Formats: sequence, structure tokens, C-alpha cells
Amino acid sequence: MLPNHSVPAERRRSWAEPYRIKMVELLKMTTPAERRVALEAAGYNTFLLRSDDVYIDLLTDSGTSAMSDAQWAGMMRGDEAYAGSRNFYGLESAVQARYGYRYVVPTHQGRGAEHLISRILISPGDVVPGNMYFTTTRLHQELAGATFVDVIIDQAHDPESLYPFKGNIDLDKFRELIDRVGAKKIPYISVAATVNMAGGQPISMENIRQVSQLARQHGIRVILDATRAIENAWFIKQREAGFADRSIASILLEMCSYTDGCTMSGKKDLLVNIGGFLALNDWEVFEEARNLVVVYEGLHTYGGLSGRDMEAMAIGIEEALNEDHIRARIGQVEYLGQQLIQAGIPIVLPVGGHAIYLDARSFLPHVPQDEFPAQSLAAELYLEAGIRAMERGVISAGRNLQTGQHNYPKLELVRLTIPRRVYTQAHMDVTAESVINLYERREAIGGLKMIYEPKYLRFFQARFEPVAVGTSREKRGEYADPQEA
Ligand code: PLI
Repeated sequence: MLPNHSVPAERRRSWAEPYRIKMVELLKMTTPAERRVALEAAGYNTFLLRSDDVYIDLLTDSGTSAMSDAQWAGMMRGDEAYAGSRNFYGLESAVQARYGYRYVVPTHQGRGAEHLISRILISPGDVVPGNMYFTTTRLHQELAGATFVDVIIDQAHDPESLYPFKGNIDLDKFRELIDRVGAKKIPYISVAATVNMAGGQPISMENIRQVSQLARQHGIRVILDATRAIENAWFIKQREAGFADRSIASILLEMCSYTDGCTMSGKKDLLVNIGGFLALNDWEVFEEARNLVVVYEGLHTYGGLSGRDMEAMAIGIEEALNEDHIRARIGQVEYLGQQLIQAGIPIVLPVGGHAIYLDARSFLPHVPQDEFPAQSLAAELYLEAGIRAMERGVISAGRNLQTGQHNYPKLELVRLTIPRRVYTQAHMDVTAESVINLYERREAIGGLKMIYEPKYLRFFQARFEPVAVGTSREKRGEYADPQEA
């Protein structure tokens, strides 16, 4: 049947990507036997697989987006001067205009910015609160001598809670921390938008405003992790009263206006393969960042990036703020989520901005947390269909630096992360079908034993081997008391 073009756009139920494909990258299809060999060689850690052995790569949305023709054209305009590259000034203007901060220091990626701000603002013995930890952010805070304290609302730890802003900060927890340790020990509060480890969950504008008010009353700075702030702005527009008619651009500017600066990984919202920045309003902090960036990243007008990278990121800022883009981007994540929900698969609800998170506790209730159910589930998904996902559970949470014990997070998740503008609806269908197949044979999936553990950010390089299924069954339901992770 021919499509009925007389159906008004607002009544159309299906959506399509606001782009067409000009170039393709061929993928290798593998057999189960080949995948078994590859997984064993990778020590059951999806980070250690070779990309060539992966069919649909949902490891991360970081640096994996497809750049547009305009971005590629911008790469040709790279000014590779050591100092004063014109692309730096273009990036600086774009950040000032769209995020609203006064000063911009480019960094090679987000953790470069986290390193600088942690070194500048933290003194040993300080405490940094935040809305759930992020791996690299917390580690930089700890390496600078601070202790991270999670002040996210309790609903964020409950995968079934339908609260629309599960990234919100609990003001009572923040207030209690200020009373307990004193404002002088809190150099800043780290506010993430959206919250990656909670399932890509947004923070509301009202909450950012209130957090900022409380922090400012006590002379505490607010540092935004703006990595996925544009996706967060989309949720504010959809879910928060009074924002439906506002542009994403104006919501983003308002969010940033309640903060003193941001760290940014351009590899997510901003549609580039590499890049980031630290943006600030305070001249003294900026001056110190400009000093330090020369030591750790590169000159203050390139910060570890080439001119062409900065150009692509500046163009990415404009493309990321395009409302058709953001609707399709989050729409694709929602599409996959709905297929899994309809099949009864336990996932973190509501569906977040950049990924679907399988709830490994409910998926594999017979595997105790000490046998890393999420790690095991990610490995099985690769075996099933060549789909690469990522563990976001006890392995990612690492160890308590003081006690050496595992941090046991309440959320034991497998993240199916959707790169921007890369995969089609058919890839989402294959992903959903593969997860459903896995769910049907979940009883046969056992746990893992860690046989190699690196010192920092262990999830990247740890190695595992399978534990016999029967062993896990005997320990059914054994989860340690969740601690702040
Ligand atoms: O990977 P970087 O260094 O460009 O950015 C670090 C970083 C900071 N904040 C947040 C919320 C992130 O998600 C983040 C990186 N995330 C990765 C790599 C991810 O796979 O989610």
C-alpha cells in the first residue's frame, strides 16, 4: 500500500531519523563458536573484545556517534597552529553562547576537565557530594584527596520507581552533610545531568535551582557535569511543568545559569569522536585551570585537541541543540525500551536518555552479587548475538579506597548504550530479540569469578572466568548490604 501522505504529521505515530545515510561501515557477522573464542580471549570482559568481533556495539555512546557532513567539512577547516587556532575561538564562542559560561579551557575529553577542576578546588580531607557517582569523576575527586558522598534521591536506587526526575538531589541529604562536615569542607557539589549510573535519569530544573540556592547560601560552588545536559534539557521540556513551549537551547542556558562551571565530555551530546572542555565563570579558577592545562593537556588554546577536533565540536553543539535531532535520538532509545518492557524484561524505568539498563538482579536472581551478575549477563549477550554491552554494577563501583572492600551498589545493571546517528530501527529490533532470547534461557546463566583486577577503574581491564551454574544456585539471593558506591 502506498503511504498516505494526507495524514497530518502530528497524527503520525511512527518517527524517522532526521538524516539520510551517505556512507556505511561494514560489520562482520560472527558465529557462536567464533564469539566463544573471542570472549574467552577477552576474559569475559566486553571492554577487552576487539571491535572487529562485535556486530552491534552498544558498549558506550561515548565518542561513537556518526559525525555529519557539516562536521566532516569542518574538519577540513582545522587550523593546526600551535597557538591561537581559529577553531579554538569558534569553540569558545559556541560554548559561551550555548552554555553561558564566561571562560573555556579545551581538554582532550571529559576526564581531562575533571582532573583540572578536582586539582584546583579540592584540598585533602574535603568532601564532594554528588547525584550518584560517575567512575572517572569520583576517582579524580578521590585522587585529589576528597571523599565522595552520594546525595541523590532514594528513588534513583530503585529500578522500578517511575519518578520522572530520578537524577534529583535530595536537599535534606545535602543539608545534613553541610551540618555534619561544615561548608568549609565542601568545595563544590557535583551535579550530573543526566545521571549515567542511575540509568540516564534527568534532574529537574526546580531541583538544580534549589540545589544552587542552598549551595550558594553556604559559599559552596556548583559544578555541572554537562556531558549529557542537552538530553537532560529534553526531559525537562517533556516532563516539567512550564517548559513545554521553551526551546532546548533556552532550557540548557537556564540549567547552566544555576551553576559556576561545568566539565564536559564532548564525546556524548556534542557528536564528536574526541574532545571536551572545562567552562567556568570565576576568573581565579579559570586562571588556575589555564595554568594547569598547559602541564597536563596542552596549550590553553588546544588542550589536547587538534584544531579540526575543536571545529567539529563547535558544529556539534549546534547540531545537538536541534530539536528534531534530540527527539529522534531519545526516541530511538525509547523504542528499544518499549520493546523490552512489552516482553516483560526487567529494565530501569523510566527509560533514560542514552541507554537501556537491564536490571541484572531481577534478570539473574540466582547469581549472587559477588559473582557479578551484570558482568555475566553482558558476556552472555555477546555470546548470544555479538552485541556488546557494558557492566554497570559492582565491578564498575570498584573498591572502597579506605577499607579495600567492594562497593556494593544497589543497582546491578547492564547498559545497552545507543550511539547517536549510528544504528537503525532494525538494529534495535535485533537487540530486543536477542535480549528476549537470553531472558528465556536465563536459568542456565551462571556467575563469574574475577581472576585479574587492576588498581584503578577495574571494569576496563579486569578478567573473569565462569563459575559453575550450580554453585551460584546454592547461594541464591545472597546480596551484600548495599553501601554508598
Ligand atoms: O570519557 P570522558 O573522559 O570523555 O568523560 C567522562 C565522563 C564524565 N561524565 C559522565 C556522565 C560520563 O558519562 C563520562 C564518560 N562516560 C563514558 C565513557 C560512558 O561510557 O558512559
